[in-house]
This record gives sequence, C-alpha cells and structure tokens, in this order.
Amino acid sequence: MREGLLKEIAAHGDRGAIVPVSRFEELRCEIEALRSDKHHMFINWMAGFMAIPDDLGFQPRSLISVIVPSPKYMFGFTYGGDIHHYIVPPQYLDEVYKDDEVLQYISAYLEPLGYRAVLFDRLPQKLMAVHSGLGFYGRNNLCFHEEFGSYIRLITLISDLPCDEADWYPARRMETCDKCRACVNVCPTKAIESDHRIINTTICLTTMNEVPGDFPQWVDQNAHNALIGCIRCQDCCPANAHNKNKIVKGVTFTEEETQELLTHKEDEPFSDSLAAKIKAAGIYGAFLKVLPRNLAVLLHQGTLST
Ligand code: B12
Ligand code: SF4
Ligand code: SF4
Repeated sequence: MREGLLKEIAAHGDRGAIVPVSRFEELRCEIEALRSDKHHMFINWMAGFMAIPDDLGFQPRSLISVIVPSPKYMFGFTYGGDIHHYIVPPQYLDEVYKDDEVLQYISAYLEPLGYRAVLFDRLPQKLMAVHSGLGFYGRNNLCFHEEFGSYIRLITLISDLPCDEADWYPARRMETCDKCRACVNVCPTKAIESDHRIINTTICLTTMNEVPGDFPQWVDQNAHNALIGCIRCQDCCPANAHNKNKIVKGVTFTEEETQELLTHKEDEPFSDSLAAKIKAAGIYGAFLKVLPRNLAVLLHQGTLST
C-alpha cells in the first residue's frame, strides 16, 4: 500500500515519502536540542508549535511528506506610464489550493482501502523531508529536490496508514554547497552565515515583509526584490540553474488599479473589478494585507535616501 501511495503521488507530478509516526518524537527532540542556537527565534516557535492533535479521529501511524514543484510568478504593475514586473516567489500562490489538491488525491487513494489522512504542518517540514530522503539542505537553509531544486512547496500529512519502518537519513547538506557561497554573498540582509547551519531568521527579509508594519530603518530600500518574501538565495543557487527561468506570467494591473492598490487602507473594500482581478491572480488574505506596502517599496526603489 505504501508503494502504491508513493506511485500515486508521483503520478500527480509530486514526490513523496512515508515514515512511521514515531519519527515525530525524534523531530521534536532535534528541534528542542536547537533551542540554545544563537538564531533560535523560529526554533523556539516551532518547539512550541509541534503537536499531534488528539482529535484526529483515527490512530496516527504514519507521516507523509510531499514535495510539490512550485513555480515563480510574475505580475505587472502599470505605474508612471511604464509596466514594472515583480516576482512572487515559489509556494506563496500555491498555498491557497495546492494543499487541498494533494489531500484530495491522497484521500481518494487511501479511503477505499479503509485509511485516512489529514493535512498536518505542525512539524518542521524541511527537516522531515531531508530525513526521509526527499531532499538535501542548502547553505541557505532551504530544502532542495534533485529535480525541482528549491522551487517547491512542502506539504505534510498524518495518516493511519500502517508504516513500521522506512528509510531515515541524517540531516544533510548538498555537496554543491561545499565550494559555493553564492547565497551568502547575495543575501541582501546578510542573514546567511557561511559557517553556521541556521540562518539569522530575525533579519531575513521574509520575516519582515510577510507581516504588516513599518520596515526597520536599517533595511536598505533596494534590498527588496519580490512582492512578498525574497528570491535572492534561490535564484543565485547553481542547484536551481536548470529551473531558474521557469516563470509563470500572471496578470498586469492597470495604472488605476496600481494606484488603488497603493492607496488601499486595510479595512476598506476594493473596487469590484480590482477585487475580481486579485482573486483571479490567486492573491490571498495574508499576502494581500502586505501587498500595498511591499509594492510601494519596490516601485519607489532608488527614490529615497537610505
Ligand atoms: C518559520 C518559517 C520561516 C521563517 C524561518 C525560516 C527558517 N530557516 O527557519 C522565515 C519567516 C524566515 C521563513 C522564510 C522563508 N521560508 Co519559511 N517556513 C517556516 C516554517 C513555518 C517553519 C520552519 C522551521 O521549522 N524552522 C526551524 C529550523 C530549525 O528549521 P530548519 O531550517 O529546517 O533547521 C535545520 C537546518 O538549519 C539544518 N541544516 C541546514 N544546513 C545543514 C547542514 C548540515 C550539515 C546539517 C547536519 C543540518 C543542516 O539543521 C536544522 C535542523 O537540525 C516552514 C513550514 C513548516 N511547518 O516547516 C516554512 C518553510 C520552511 N518556508 C519555506 C519557504 C519557501 C520560505 C522562503 C523561501 C520564503 C521566500 N522568501 O520566498 C524563506 C526562506 C528563508 C531561508 N533562507 O530559510 C518553505 C521551504 C521550501 C524549501 N524549498 O525548503 C516551507 C517548508 C513552507 C512550505 N510549506 O513549503 N520561513
Ligand atoms: S547558493 Fe551555493 S552555498 Fe548556497 S545553497 Fe546553493 S549551492 Fe549551497
Ligand atoms: S530569503 Fe532573502 S533575506 Fe532571507 S536568507 Fe534568503 S536571500 Fe537572505
């Protein structure tokens, strides 16, 4: 059955691994042991977040890790008569629908066999994928799949599908990293430290631009490079060279729509036409909340003193 499910996952263009649920405890211990790391901000958060709910409705027996290839998107914004194109890095636009798609095809396979699975992200998804052999870490802390590189979304599930044992590898880094420091050099906030395995998550641009609020003064205006998140430590990586130019071209917003986005106040509704366009583009609530600020900083690059 395990092999059958893995084939089903591959038939959908994704890659999967299934491990016994007892591995959850090992992941928890590994995260606990990292609490003393100098860059422990999200480690402490993850340690508190990790938990298997007791109302699953079934006895959990396995964890399923799925790697889904995820493209970059590019949206256009008409501003001052010119069209400016900006990237949405992998995984942000998938988030809304891809997890459910994966859950649906996995459930459609398992349920006739008498088993169930539910989405379960309360664990370190990269660590789980690397231990289960689906990928390797990069020096930039991301998980790389040999075919898709780091342009992926990781999805994890918990199931009552029996699994007594499965391969479990040590946390490993790609060999390509041995002689490379490209991500260290390109990171706009110097968050990647060459000789430390955990990045400085407090100064990673993503930590600041995924949530509302003013950017700290120390962040150079020209550091920003995407409508959310940051693409620098992925696009520079030799392990992504073969996928780097795969970009899905999304909508272009008109001059009026761009102005409406830039001046939008959080509690106000968008005009009907812009709301429809935002929805069609796949831009969801949390992303939409930060879009006006993130777009403004990109459009105004080079116009303010830093
Ligand atoms: C919190 C979080 C963040 C935080 C902290 C990120 C971090 N590096 O910890 C912030 C906001 C900064 C962030 C940013 C981003 N995130 Co994020 N994030 C998460 C989240 C919710 C938890 C991550 C976590 O567990 N951190 C805790 C630390 C301990 O985990 P860790 O990095 O795996 O730590 C191990 C490595 O450092 C490893 N290691 C690294 N090198 C080496 C070398 C050796 C030799 C060894 C032994 C070990 C080792 O050792 C540690 C474990 O022992 C996950 C979703 C989830 N539930 O897992 C998404 C997730 C990790 N994020 C993701 C993405 C895409 C991003 C961004 C690329 C977004 C963007 N900018 O476009 C950036 C990348 C920043 C970066 N370079 O890491 C994806 C990862 C996809 C991938 N290819 O790996 C995830 C899995 C979301 C998803 N479902 O797809 N994120
Ligand atoms: S850019 Fe170089 S050092 Fe960084 S993750 Fe890629 S191969 Fe490793
Ligand atoms: S996502 Fe950007 S800011 Fe964060 S570590 Fe990578 S390059 Fe640095």
